[in-house]
Amino acid sequence: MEFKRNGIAEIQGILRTALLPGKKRGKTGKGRIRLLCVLFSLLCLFFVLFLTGCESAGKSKEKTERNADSIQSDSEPGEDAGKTASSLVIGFSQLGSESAWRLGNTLSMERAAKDRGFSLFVENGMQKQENQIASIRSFIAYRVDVIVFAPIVEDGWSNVLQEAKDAGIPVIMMDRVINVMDSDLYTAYVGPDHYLEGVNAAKFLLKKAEEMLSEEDLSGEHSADEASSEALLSNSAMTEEDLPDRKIRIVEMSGTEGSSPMISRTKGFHDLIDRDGRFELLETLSGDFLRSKGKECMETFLRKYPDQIDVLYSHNDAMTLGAIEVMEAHGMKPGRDIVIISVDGEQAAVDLLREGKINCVVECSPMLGEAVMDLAEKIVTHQDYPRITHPEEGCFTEYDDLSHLAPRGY
Ligand code: GYE
Repeated sequence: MEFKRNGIAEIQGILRTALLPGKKRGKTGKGRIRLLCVLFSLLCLFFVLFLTGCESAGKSKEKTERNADSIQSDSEPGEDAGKTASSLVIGFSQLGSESAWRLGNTLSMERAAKDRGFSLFVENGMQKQENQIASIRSFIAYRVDVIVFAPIVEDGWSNVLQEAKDAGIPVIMMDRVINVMDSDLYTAYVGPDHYLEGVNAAKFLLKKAEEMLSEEDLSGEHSADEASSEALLSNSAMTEEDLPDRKIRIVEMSGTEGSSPMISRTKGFHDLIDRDGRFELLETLSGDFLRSKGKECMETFLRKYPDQIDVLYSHNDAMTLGAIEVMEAHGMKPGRDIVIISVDGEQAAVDLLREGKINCVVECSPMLGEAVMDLAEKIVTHQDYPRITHPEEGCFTEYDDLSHLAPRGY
């Protein structure tokens, strides 16, 4: 740093001398010799600066490659003393601003960076993978210390991540994953376990199903059935497969096609529900994690399956809020006429859970900033770091006492 500052001052001095107006400089032979000397010094200085630059770029590339291969740091912590808190430069490619979750996530990143004095460059991909790829390329060109990105979909990242790797820049994947979890194209992952979220949603439904089947108010045509399902199930001549009319009918609103939360929340849920003969999936429609599309999906469901839907499984709160709006416009009682299971845990959804309009909210925390900044610092200063970090997450249901639940912050 000191060298650079002196170097710049020296160049300025030389330039001032060389570019002085002819009158002041003088036009004598002595003056011309002096000018030649000045130009020669300039050349030498540029040469020295160029060599220094090449050497430090080479060093950082080598260090990052070591990190990508192994999470066991083989150098002393703090060895890279110049690269601690105050000087870290992070490029963050956020995928968009489709939900309260996403806005909370961006805020969490900004706050955590600010608290530590890191410089954070945030680029909003506006829901387009090509925008995210362009942002990552600009971070590479800018030679940031660390790149963080929330991949909108699982596929299509290999080229740009290879470019980051070649440039020696570590990449932290945040919130969502790409399809090859053991790839060395990224350095580490911080984010929720979306498969577990699907499982949590299914576990609630398995519990709720007991209650639903023991009541006679399964929606629409089911209500006309006089016999309780318990009685039917206790009839030894009947198997679950013989009870089509008593099946619990589910509609599913999924997130962005090809995104890891959409894929894993689907899988986690269906791994448990599909093998249980008491359930029937009527249809899955993608609502792209958007409230507006959640409304459209719910309109379609109600039109196609009037009085037949028992359960709505929605991959995020934003779509759920849209669906509830539609149900109420149709004179229905969300949470009672249709059991609603949602994912995220934003404040608006938790409030509706308290009001009885949602039955279960699976938690998915966007507050990942602290963990990401911790990781970035560890990677750059060659400390050991975890390759995968999942925040602890729970599940809020109508069976829980929510009176002490802290404000969600998103
Ligand atoms: O559930 C949704 C958001 O990737 C986990 O994206 C995130 C999801 C979250 O828009 O609300």
